[in-house]
Amino acid sequence: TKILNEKQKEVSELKNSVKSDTRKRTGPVRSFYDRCKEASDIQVIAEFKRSSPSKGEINHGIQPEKQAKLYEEAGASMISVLTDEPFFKGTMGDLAAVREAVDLPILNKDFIIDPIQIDRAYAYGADVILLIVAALSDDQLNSLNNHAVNLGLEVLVEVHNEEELERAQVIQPKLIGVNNRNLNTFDVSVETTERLAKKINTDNQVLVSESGMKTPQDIKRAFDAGARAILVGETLMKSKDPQALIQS
Ligand code: IGP
Repeated sequence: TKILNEKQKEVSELKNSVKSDTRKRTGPVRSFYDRCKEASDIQVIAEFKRSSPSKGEINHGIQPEKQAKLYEEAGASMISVLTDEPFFKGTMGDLAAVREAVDLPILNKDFIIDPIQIDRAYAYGADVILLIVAALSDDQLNSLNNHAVNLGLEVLVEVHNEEELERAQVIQPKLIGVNNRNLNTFDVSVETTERLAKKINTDNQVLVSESGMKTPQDIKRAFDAGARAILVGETLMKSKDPQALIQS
């Protein structure tokens, strides 16, 4: 699709410029999986999201370090930083700013199709990367997952339907994300989490319910379905009081 074509270009440019980016990681990888296993309540992944193809501008001018601090004080367990530029107006600079501002685990949210993007995420201080099953072949999914795990990073594997879930389970991810948003129609429903959760052994795998969370009722539905974490972008980016939702 369009997004993956743009990503391919970005990866080619990255490979040509790699020698000029000498950024080195300082500090260890933080485990999000362990946090979820130790907690009894649902963990919130708060997303820094300036803009999206479905909603347009969400909160474009906002500073990543300020928003990250706000999320941390509100009780978020991890911060997701959208670093895709063409479609979501994010940058790796946003991730670097968030890393400077807080000590929480960071998810580098992007369309990863090449190991070079994983090396970059690692160098910038991310702790978790996203792999979207719909965007990858079985071989890519397997080799990108191995690449990340070998660096010590955790991998959130994202699915939207039964067929993708079956493909994801081949690599037995510790973190499995169910995206409630259909990326073709942009429809969102927590029902997707409820349906797919029945096919996931949530004792071993941490189920993350992604997208479209607006109210405490939405969160409760995800929790009752077996989700141990939720990923919230738009609602928290627009909220003046993120704590109200995170603590609910
Ligand atoms: C957040 P929302 O509806 O709370 O803003 O959604 C997150 O789930 C969404 O940004 C997302 C996403 C993705 C973005 C889920 N999977 C893959 C880009 C790529």
